[in-house]
Amino acid sequence: MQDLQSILDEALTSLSSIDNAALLEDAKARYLGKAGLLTERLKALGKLPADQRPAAGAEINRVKVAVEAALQNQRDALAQRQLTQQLASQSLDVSLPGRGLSPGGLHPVTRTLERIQQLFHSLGFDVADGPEIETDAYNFTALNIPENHPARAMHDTFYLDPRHVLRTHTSPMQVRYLESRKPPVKVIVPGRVYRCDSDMTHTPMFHQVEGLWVDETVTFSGLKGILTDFMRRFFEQEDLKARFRPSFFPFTEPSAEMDIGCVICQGEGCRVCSHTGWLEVLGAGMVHPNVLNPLGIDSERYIGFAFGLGVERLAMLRYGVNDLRLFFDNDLRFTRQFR
Ligand code: 2U9
Repeated sequence: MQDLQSILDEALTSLSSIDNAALLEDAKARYLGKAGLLTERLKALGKLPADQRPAAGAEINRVKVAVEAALQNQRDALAQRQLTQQLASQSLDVSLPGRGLSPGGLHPVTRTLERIQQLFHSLGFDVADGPEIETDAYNFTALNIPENHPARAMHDTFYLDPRHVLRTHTSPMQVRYLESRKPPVKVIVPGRVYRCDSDMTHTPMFHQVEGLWVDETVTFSGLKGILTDFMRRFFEQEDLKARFRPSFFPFTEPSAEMDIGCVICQGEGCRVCSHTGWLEVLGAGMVHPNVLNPLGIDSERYIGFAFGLGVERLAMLRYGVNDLRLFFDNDLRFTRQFR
């Protein structure tokens, strides 16, 4: 036990010169580890005569406590030095201006949707909503598209299971709307629709707005008037030309497609209108009795007109966007132009 003081002296000298954490832990092992110098002394206590043990034990403990204190001191000093170095190398200029918050903007499709809704709202149309996952009953059967009808295949439907689909058009919302109230109804239904189709001019998800007016005195010429008025206001062109061509949809009879004078070339002929001077902008028609009667609406008394339009198409025409896919890339260089 005589060499305890020299162990302590040696420990204090060597610890004070250590300047790295790993070496510090090595030194700890040398004195306090399993086979450390002080641990050995403690183990040897049992071999001493009983009357010397208490004093020797106390002395070993004194040295141990002193070594532990020196270790902790050195650890603290190391940490302090590290922090000082870090602070010196990473200076922070708190007087620099912040990054700033640049205002965001609405997506051009959202802006177009809101514009369409606002215009129809001002023409007295209510705005309704509904689920994007539909049953085939609401998406097809209620719209006079029975099972095995070729129109089901034409819709490029995403099936979730044999009875559930991602809605292929916004029409099922109008079916639900008609179910929940009595005519007269005057409503538009904006929303996302899904079709398993993807190329230059089709995306698997796009937006539609459909409209429906059911009352006793609704007429086809009224439909033409409302749709022409809407397009003139949408494109801010009072003298915009419009024409209606016969068409076919299972849910309307008669059906029509509406063209407007090309808003890009003013009818001169350009690539967008395929040099015809006309742009197809929507489909419309008088609601088929096979749609009204199953909903408890007497088609002898009530007449409905309906229309449907693609929102991306109107957005492309209004903003002069020539590639549909730009709407879905979310490239800020594109979307920033609509702030
Ligand atoms: C009910 C009754 C009738 C909705 C209609 C169209 C004509 C139409 C397409 C235009 C381009 C969709 O965006 S598009 O692909 N739509 O042409 N949609 S009539 O008729 C209805 C809807 C619901 C109860």
